[in-house]
Amino acid sequence: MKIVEYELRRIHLPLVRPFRTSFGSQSDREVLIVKVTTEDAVIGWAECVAMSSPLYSPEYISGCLETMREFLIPALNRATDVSARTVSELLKPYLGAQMAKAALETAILDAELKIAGISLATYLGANKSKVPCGVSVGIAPSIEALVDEVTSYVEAGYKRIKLKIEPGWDIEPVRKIRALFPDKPLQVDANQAYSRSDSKHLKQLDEFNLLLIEQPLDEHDILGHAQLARIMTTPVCLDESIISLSSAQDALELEATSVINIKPGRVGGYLESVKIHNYCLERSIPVWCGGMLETGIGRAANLALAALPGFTLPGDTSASSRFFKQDITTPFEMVDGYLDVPNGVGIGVVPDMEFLNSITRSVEIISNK
Ligand code: OSB
Ligand code: MG
Repeated sequence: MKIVEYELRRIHLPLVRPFRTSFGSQSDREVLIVKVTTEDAVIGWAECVAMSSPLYSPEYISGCLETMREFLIPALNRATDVSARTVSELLKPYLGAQMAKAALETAILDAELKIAGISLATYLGANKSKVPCGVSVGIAPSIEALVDEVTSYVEAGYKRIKLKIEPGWDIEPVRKIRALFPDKPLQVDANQAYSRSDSKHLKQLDEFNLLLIEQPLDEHDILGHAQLARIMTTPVCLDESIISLSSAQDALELEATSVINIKPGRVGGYLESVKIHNYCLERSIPVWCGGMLETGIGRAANLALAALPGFTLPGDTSASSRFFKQDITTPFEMVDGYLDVPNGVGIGVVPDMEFLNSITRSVEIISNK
């Protein structure tokens, strides 16, 4: 396949409510949308999940734009034939940049699957037509505000609640939510906010019957996570530390994690995600699909992945309305706590161009003619 044009579009969407984590607070979401056009004028779409600043991951939107423009797209343009299966190999000389690489691979895959006439879910190996939804709840201004927010999600039907925690916002909010919802699947996410010396403190979370604690320590501190996992009964789940199949294999072997959050952007794409899924499925390691406040473009593709058999825990695959008043695609609406897996060709959704254009901040076209 030949790609004749890459379009890199920066958009800006307000969030329905501020989202605060241990690394910062945001009230809007800037997103980099990638569009590819093939020689036969077939279009592929993808979303790059990097955020505006390098707070969650070293990648950020302006950096991704630069990396794509200066290195990744020229490397793809030098190849005579490009297919999604060859993208990661072609881009391998350029280190890191998983989120940028994932977006390019996914846009190419979307176009390819449209030509082949199959859905991403079918292509990846999905065995479900709908997936249970979890929701990630930010650090709130007060326990009362947290109770109100969590109650609204429980009433909306979310099957699993994830509370963001940080030092000073952990044991008490979790105790309160657990007391109010004694049977609700509940987990916490620290986004690296603790250090090894906090292990006794974190162990207090064991009394709340949590599904897991996500990324309590620094992304590079695999040994620290292994030590913490030995003293806590709550399963440790790595997010930021897992950037590839091999990093997942290492962390599992070292017993630094016993559950894996698979975020396609963080690991370099959906094809690498399937490899991690397959490896974990063979070993009965549960996995779940993470989220990055995606628009409908990224959300659609995440739902396809979350429909694979090894995704046995609800993911951060929430309805569009969790983050946005208006989505750039037909919104994903939750029914009885589930979202339908798109079954159209490719990722199964396309943006509403009028709305997309209205929220576009910049567009860059890189052609290959
Ligand atoms: O750590 O899972 C995370 C959002 C941005 C960056 C990191 C994370 C998150 C979330 C939100 O928790 C997940 C979602 O999109 O619902
Ligand atoms: Mg996380």
